[in-house]
Amino acid sequence: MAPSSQRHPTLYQTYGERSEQPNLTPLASYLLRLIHLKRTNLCVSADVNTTTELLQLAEEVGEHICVLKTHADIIDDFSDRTIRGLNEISRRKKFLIFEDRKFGDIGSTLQQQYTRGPLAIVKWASLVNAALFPGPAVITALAEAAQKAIAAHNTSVSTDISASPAASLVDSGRDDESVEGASDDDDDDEDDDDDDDIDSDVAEASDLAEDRKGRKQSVVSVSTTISTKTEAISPQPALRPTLSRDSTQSSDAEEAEEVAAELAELGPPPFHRSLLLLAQMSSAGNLLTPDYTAQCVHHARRNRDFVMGFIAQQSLNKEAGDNFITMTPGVQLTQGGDAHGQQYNTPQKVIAEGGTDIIIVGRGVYGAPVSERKAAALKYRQAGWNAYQQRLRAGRQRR
Ligand code: 6AU
Repeated sequence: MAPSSQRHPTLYQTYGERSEQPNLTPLASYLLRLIHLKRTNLCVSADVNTTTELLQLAEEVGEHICVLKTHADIIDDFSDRTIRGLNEISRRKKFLIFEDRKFGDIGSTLQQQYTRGPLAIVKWASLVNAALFPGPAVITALAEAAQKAIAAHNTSVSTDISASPAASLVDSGRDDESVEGASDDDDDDEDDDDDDDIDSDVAEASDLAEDRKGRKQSVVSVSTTISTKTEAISPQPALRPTLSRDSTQSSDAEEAEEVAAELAELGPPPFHRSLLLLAQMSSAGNLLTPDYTAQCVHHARRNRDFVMGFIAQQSLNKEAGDNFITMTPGVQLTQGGDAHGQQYNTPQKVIAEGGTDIIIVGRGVYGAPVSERKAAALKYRQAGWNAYQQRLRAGRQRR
């Protein structure tokens, strides 16, 4: 079902234009800029079962994606090593991490599911999703927990920055434990041997930044620690680099260099957290009615500082001021389905016709033979981007 252009404020706007509009969370603005600069609207769904497979997949497809989606609870050996590995690759290859937790419980329980336990999702996933069926407290409870985690993170940053070099290496980070559930306290029993598997300098730097206990004090210089965390504390990154480049033009070597420089300038994502509401599902016979979807939009508008957008099959931006990001699962290069109710649409159908923003592809990429996974990601990247460009062209023809 194609959304009507009259009632769709973002349908014919570029990601770059949208990134500069108000009514966006810092993270939404960052993500739109990232998509615009990296020229990819592909999210790979990494539904694999071990840390090694997850990190290998992230490494292989990282350059082609804007978001990597995880299901942490299906990873047999999920641990701090998983988190540090993911963080390192996401910083280096530039993509956001989205934990597909599909929260759906009373507020007090889901605050704990978000911040505690072996997954402690709030610490490492920029994006999570939730169903609205328990009621709007789902949004406010998650937002409150996210806010505490951000405050704890920023407190620890301030502590690190203001401490003397020696103190920041030895004592940093013990002041943030007042924030229940959001501190790194529960890292205490993590196995230091895990660290041996991450060998790049960047990984060492981000390990140190995360590691408030100073276990690796001697490896990275103090200035590296401070600059890493200073970037992360920024609540609203400046709108840089400028978005002058016309994303609809084809790439050449010069442009590739320019893109690399702009991406480097974009820096790491701000330490913020956002929510995607599960507004529509791809599975056959699902019970998410149009009324339920409309409620998701209603409550998203009331919580624009935390709700980045939706998981849905079509764009739900209908009123002036709507600039929600829609991510669409159930995507393959041909229409079809699986044996368990999954239904697939093409990138053309969901991006060009449905007006959505990001395609989520799981088995279409990780189901390919290992040697072909990178090429599969590239294929989906191109299909998603072509569909977006087709939509922009249709918009130009209407003018
Ligand atoms: O491409 P697939 O079918 O291998 O994987 C699709 C991924 C899976 C699902 O858990 C998820 O997308 N998903 C979701 C999400 C992202 O919330 C909603 C939905 O309606 N359908 C769906 O498949 O990881």
